Amino acid sequence: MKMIPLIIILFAPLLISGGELIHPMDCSDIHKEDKSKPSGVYTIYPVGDRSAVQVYCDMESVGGGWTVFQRRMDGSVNFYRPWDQYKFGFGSATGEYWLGLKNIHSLTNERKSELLVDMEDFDGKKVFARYSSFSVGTECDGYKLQVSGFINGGAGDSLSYHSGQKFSTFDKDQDTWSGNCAKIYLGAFWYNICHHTNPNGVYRWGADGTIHAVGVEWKLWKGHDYSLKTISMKIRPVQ
Ligand SMILES: [Ca+2]
Repeated sequence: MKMIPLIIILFAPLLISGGELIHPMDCSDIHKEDKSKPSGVYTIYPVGDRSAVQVYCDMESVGGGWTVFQRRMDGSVNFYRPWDQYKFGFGSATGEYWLGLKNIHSLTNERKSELLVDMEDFDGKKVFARYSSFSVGTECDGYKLQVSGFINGGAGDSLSYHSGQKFSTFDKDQDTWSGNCAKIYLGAFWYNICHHTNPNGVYRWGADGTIHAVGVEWKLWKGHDYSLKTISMKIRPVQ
């Protein structure tokens, strides 16, 4: 009889109530449970039972089950923010947001993950870049990015240049350059010297070279002076 409480504790994260998974860690858990669920906003628990956070789940792209950790679409949210905001996350899951380095680290540390970056220009053209391996290290290690296994969906590879870099914000310079990339390019990212993509840069409407390379850019597709209409970065455990 004494076995019963132990069993409940062991399987607590998997308990089903009324057909709903109680504490899905990410969107892939929700997708696995019910493949008919549409893309939209769901609650996940990336760092245990008390870490409830809302995210946008992409249930359609290449098999579905993607957890979006970064999304730009209309310029409604200011992304020029300090370290703490990038650590814990900001914005709204219904629109533009950043999930937080703490959450992204937990998700990619717990499960071997792949990355999909979807983007669109102001003419309605859509491309993507996919990476078979993606992880973010601990805070002690500066939330270092490891990304590899590029698969081209028309966007070109703008991210491998950033692999091995720590995350930088304007108030925490961990880039490879002697200056401060976040301050110069008005964003926050795994800057090197400095970037081939600036997804957390300033939202602008297409081609704009007035201030060099500060927009929401993916250099290998549209160059340094074209700010994208939409970009979203999403992860999924490797099957
Ligand atoms: Ca620097």
